[in-house]
Amino acid sequence: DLLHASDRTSLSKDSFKRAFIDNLFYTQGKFLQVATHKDYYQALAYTVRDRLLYRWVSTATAYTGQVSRTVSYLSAEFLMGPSLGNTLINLGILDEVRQAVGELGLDLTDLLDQEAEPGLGNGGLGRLAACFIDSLATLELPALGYGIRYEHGIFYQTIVDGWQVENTDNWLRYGNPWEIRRPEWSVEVKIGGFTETYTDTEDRHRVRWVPAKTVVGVPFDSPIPGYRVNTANTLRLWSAEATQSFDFEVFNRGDYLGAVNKKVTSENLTKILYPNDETPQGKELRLEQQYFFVACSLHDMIRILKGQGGSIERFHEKFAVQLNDTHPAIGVAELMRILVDDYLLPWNDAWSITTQTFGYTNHTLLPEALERWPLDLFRRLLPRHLELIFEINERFLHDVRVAFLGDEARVRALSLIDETGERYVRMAHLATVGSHAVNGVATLHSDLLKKDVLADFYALSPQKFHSITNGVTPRRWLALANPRLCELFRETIGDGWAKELDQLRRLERHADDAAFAERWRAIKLDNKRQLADLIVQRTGIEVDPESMFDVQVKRIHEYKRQHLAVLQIIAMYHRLKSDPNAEVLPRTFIFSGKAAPGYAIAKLMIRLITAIGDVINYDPEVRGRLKVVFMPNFSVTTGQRIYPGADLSEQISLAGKEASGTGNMKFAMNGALTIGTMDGANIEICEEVGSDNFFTFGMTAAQVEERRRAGYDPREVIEANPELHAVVELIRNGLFSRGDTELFKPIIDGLLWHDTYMLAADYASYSDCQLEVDRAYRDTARWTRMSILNVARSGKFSSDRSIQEYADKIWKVTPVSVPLL
Ligand code: 26W
Repeated sequence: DLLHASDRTSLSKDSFKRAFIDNLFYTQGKFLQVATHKDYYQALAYTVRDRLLYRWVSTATAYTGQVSRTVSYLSAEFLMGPSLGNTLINLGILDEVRQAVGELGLDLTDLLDQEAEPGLGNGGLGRLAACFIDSLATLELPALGYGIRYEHGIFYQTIVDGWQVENTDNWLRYGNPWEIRRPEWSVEVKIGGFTETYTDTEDRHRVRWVPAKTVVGVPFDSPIPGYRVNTANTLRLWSAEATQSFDFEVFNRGDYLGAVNKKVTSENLTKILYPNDETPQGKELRLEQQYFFVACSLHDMIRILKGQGGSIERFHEKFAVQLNDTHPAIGVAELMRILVDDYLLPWNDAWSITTQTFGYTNHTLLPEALERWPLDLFRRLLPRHLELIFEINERFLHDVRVAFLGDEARVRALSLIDETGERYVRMAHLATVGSHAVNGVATLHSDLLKKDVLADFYALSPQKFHSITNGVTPRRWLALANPRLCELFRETIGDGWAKELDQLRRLERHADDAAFAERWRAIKLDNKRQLADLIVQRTGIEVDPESMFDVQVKRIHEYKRQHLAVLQIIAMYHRLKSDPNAEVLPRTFIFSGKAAPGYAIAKLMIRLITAIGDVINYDPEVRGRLKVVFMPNFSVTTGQRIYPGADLSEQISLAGKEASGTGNMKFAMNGALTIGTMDGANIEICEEVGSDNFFTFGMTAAQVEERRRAGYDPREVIEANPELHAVVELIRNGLFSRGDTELFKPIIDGLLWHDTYMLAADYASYSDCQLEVDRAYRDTARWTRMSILNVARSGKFSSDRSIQEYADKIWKVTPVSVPLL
């Protein structure tokens, strides 16, 4: 009763204003006249958090004593983005709060901008995890997100002289009002050492792990509110701390620095997120990070299970654990270790529990992205786990030999240990063998998994394989990012769409309504004006909101082919220079994305983009008709401002390389049209919106394979295409490098001699397709209609649909509704 009508829970405006001032005084120690924007933000965040905590506690109460299965989503990355705006949307109080702070003379948008972005992820995989926990809460499914509380998230990118410069991210500098430290649930994690055998009281031979060191994992919890439901689930991130502040033995010898050293080393474990996407670095600290958070999480689940009076034999009945790629795959060995060594369960019982517990999602087909750990590194860190993996492998390979009589090639291909050269543990194999379900993230990707990367596993156990196409949360990517468009939705179809995205279909009947189309265009133009303001602010480049905004934002990678777009831009520029009076449709090319710090070619691709901007943007003959912009530091926050202002979405990876893509979905639901290859989820977007409303080009995955088999020579293609040849020559001769013919040589040589991602082969088709885009854009009515239909038919790409499929096919979990206390 004390909770009710309190200034900490009430959603009324007056109560909210009182609470805000109260927090400004008593959490920030400031009064209105001297408070900074950061103070206001913090006071607001705490005010909103109180309202959220009420739901959180109610949810925790409802889940306690609840027998239903809980989802544990294990992910090394959660790219959450700022919490405040999203929380206001999900609690349904955005407008009231805007008013309340307005009455205090503050602008909500300014305050939202104060929040540091928790960039605890690299890109697609981490952002998917964030969308998924939003959907889990919205669907009222009992779930925990488990991950790592990196002190420094993905680096902050600046552009200096056209080059990427990495700056350390310090998102915790001003504190994080959304997390609560829970030292009482800390976990001790053992690492290193050796194993020895012993004889137990019943005279059985057993193995004991004698670890070398202990690190403490401290959980930090954040509430994850569902959209307009009482459910608020938990994101639990682990931070490494030393067991003792310092080593007294060393200290007493007078070596103060030496004594503190151990503490520093332990705490280094969760200091930094590895900024590589797609190429694992085989770094010891990374394996340690993975084991650390997985060990903490499994231990935590067992604590919860026991707290509910459950026995360890029922672990899989209480928890469905999903492995977000192979980063947490060590969990298979860790759970076996717990069951066999700590609980003394017979091997087969332990294995049955383990495989019924885990599900594994694969996110990439690139061979260089498949995680493998050198055996000696593995043994040094996790000697007992390596023994268990050998045992799992032996039993598994026996089954393989029985299934494929005498096929030793299969045995080598399926083995958890790669023995082709230096010996490695293959984490994807461990995850696949240790799980009851394996899934790809789009239809094509899942098919290719079954056909290539995991073909032998598919032959062995086809029933394990599933396909679940990715999705994104419409709360952040529509309701929060594109308020103007959502206002039009509300007037036209109500606001059921935010929970049931398929309702956007009801917009279809307005696709030919001229007045509706006019409003649609006005909204897009408004969004483009805002984006143009941001661009000039961040880059100094003035762009025309009336020009077509042609956007490619994603990690910089050769397989994503940002340089294919560059070749085409140069061709347009060349065309315009050859005939200054040519009818050129004005376009603004907007690129944004980070390159892995050690990925030289990707960084050079950024340099090439900024270099062509430096020439094209300032060439008077162009008369502003073409602009090339590189927006620094692509992030969740900048994404929220870019997608709503895009006309054209570039999704131009080589077919068969992009597992799914999720940016493609965010663009489509914000009314951008896609120019894309038949890759990843592009195929399904095209299917949904209709091929008349989608610009496809390039080889299919099958054609790519065939072309390679037939022997591919990029030089032949380039020489046969005068346009492409001219473009390559312009770069090669130094037009974009002030005569320096060395600067871009690595890109040009790559193109001429290898062209691994077959830009040349797809170039002509891409270039033609861009002309088709021009034609469509000139016909304003046609373009607007296509845009409306893209949005109306994007319902499939809600992460609610993805999560419902996981719940039904893999997790077997059902909703639990939460009564407020
Ligand atoms: C350390 C090495 C490493 C790091 C990250 C290897 C692989 C990864 C991720 C699997 C890379 C990633 O983010 N993959 C992307 O996952 C998205 C979500 O499923 C997909 O939409 C993207 O197509 C895929 O590239």
